[in-house]
Amino acid sequence: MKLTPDALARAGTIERPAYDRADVTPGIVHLGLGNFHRAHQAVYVDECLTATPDWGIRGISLRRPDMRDALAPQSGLYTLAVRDGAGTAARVIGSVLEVLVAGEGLGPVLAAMTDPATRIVSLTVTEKGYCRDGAGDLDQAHPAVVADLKTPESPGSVPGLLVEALRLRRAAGTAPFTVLSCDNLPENGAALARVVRQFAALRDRELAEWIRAEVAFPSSMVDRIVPATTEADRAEIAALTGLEDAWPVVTEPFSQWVVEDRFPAGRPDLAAAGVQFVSDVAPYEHMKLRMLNGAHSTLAYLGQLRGHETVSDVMGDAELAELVAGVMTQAASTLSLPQDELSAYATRLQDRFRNPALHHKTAQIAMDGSQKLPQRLLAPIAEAHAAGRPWDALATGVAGWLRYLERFAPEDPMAPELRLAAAKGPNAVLDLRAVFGDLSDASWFREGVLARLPA
Ligand code: CS2
Repeated sequence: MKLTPDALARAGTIERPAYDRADVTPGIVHLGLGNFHRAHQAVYVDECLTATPDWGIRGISLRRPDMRDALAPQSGLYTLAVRDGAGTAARVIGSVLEVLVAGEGLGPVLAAMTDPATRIVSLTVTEKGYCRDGAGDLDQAHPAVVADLKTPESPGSVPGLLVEALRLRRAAGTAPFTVLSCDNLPENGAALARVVRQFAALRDRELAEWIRAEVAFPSSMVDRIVPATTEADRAEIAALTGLEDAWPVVTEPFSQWVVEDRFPAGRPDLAAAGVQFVSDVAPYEHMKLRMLNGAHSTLAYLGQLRGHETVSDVMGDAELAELVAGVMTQAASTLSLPQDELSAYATRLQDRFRNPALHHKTAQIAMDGSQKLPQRLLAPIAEAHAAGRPWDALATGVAGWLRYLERFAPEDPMAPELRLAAAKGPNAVLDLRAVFGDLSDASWFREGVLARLPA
């Protein structure tokens, strides 16, 4: 039987929304409705809907229609399968009310974003969605930005879309929404505010001023490991629940969301669902990006080179498991949180990476290296070096990427440049200032990385 509201009502014991979905109205628009959002923010929101049903989610897929096509026949319902060595626990999530596809027409998307009921626009659009240059400014040469500046009322880029929605709200006298970044970038709220304000200033100075004065961009640290869904997952979950879900999502038991509490237009009571509200998210973002994601990228490249398909396979390779621990220790040495807290965090991370049931593919993490390495490995290398602390494990991750680029065709927005450079050799890749910034000129860095190139 296919997963639908009727089928769920007749199904056995599967855990499901505790609220009546008929009472739920939209309050959040989410840009980039992928698996990560569905296993993370949408689950926290699901837990708030009993107390406050006016925070349902309208999801936007920027380009591809496949998520909408999967979820529309299910009225937005989907199965969350939480897996570890002990087994799989399935639960049906009801917080996503509908999915719109921006690439098929902006009318409904802008209508949702300008609806006064929409008080939060959250995002998981990945690093490349921010259209930043190497210095963190709006990349004015980015093709999507160039196109949006020509036709700003039909935007295709994320900054362009946010600015157009905010412009329309201002013109209609509607208060702005809060913009909540949930991507893996340090100070992600400030990073997004910067490109949005810069884009707005290129359109209209007054609009840019209004955005600066009125729109909040809280930062948030998001953490949950969410592999891509496979056919085997679909079959296992259908067997477990008795309901065929076109696109279930598989994840680990662990979940963390640390959010800066700046929501002038209001927010659901996410603290009751386990979200940590703090005044400064930066220390948590740095911890997570450098220790978890830095180790992830390292193990992805070295793992790919050794033919390890999944993260848990890499953790079964003693030499690489030791390298992963070393990356965490060296990353921790650059962080401001108490070292005992950080070493407990590292132990827990290594347990998560060993989860045998998750099948998290190294190839998935290896994507978009040019967008990920700066905050995950390069920033901690620069800081560790400046402080006279060891950074060789971190450099091994960078060296792994260089070797990976020689042997694999990368999925990366910079793929053409990377392929050209890699064909000339690792030094040519290290010359790419868009990735390495000033480190391109640092001989200590170049020598340190080249000395660690894997065979
Ligand atoms: C991973 C992340 O694919 C990647 O780059 O490092 O998606 C990672 O699984 C999440 O950030 C965990 O919270």
